[in-house]
Amino acid sequence: MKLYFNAFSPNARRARIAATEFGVNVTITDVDFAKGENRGPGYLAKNPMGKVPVLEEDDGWMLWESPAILCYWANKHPEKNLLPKQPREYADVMRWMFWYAAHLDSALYGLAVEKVIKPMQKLPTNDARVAAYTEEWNRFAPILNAHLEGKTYVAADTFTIADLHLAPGIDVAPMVGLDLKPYTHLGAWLSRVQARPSWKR
Ligand SMILES: N[C@@H](CCC(=O)N[C@@H](CS)C(=O)NCC(=O)O)C(=O)O
Repeated sequence: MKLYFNAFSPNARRARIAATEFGVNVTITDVDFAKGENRGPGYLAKNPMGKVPVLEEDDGWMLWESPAILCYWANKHPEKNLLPKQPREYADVMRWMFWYAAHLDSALYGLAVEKVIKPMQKLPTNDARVAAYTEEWNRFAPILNAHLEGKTYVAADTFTIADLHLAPGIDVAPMVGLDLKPYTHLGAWLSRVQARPSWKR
């Protein structure tokens, strides 16, 4: 199976780290944004959004949206215990994955676009957008930090796909000028996830 990937993408890195956690053998296919490879008809047929990651199974079946890829592998590999079956624990994992997608992902992605990607493309940064995304971060990051006090992992008291979903996104925060130092519990959790062999690989 193939994973369409770009090393700059936290969403793609999430799927790649997850592949290691699940012991899934994926062939990494780099998608070069600078060459517009993600906007050509061949790639758009795989993912109409022109985004990475995309998982392509050997029979041609495609899956885009990195959290869906995590859920797919979790269901295919229940022996890895990365998605609890017990309804409340399962719901807790889903709660934090949806929460991140709704409240922090767009802020972090937006800041990366404004503060990293646009300057690379010699386009002007939109200061109003930076202020709005920063406000979102300032509102919601403290909630995750407080939640993590006294906890090892985000949900269900075990390492799950919720940790795999949140960590590669939050890892971007310092790169877009957000200081993690005040968020000590968040920082400690992130370091724990980053210490895993899958992350290092
Ligand atoms: N919600 C999607 C987001 C995917 C996404 O935004 N990927 C970005 C890289 S981080 C991308 O491919 N951007 C290329 C573009 O927008 O042209 C997921 O989790 O897979």
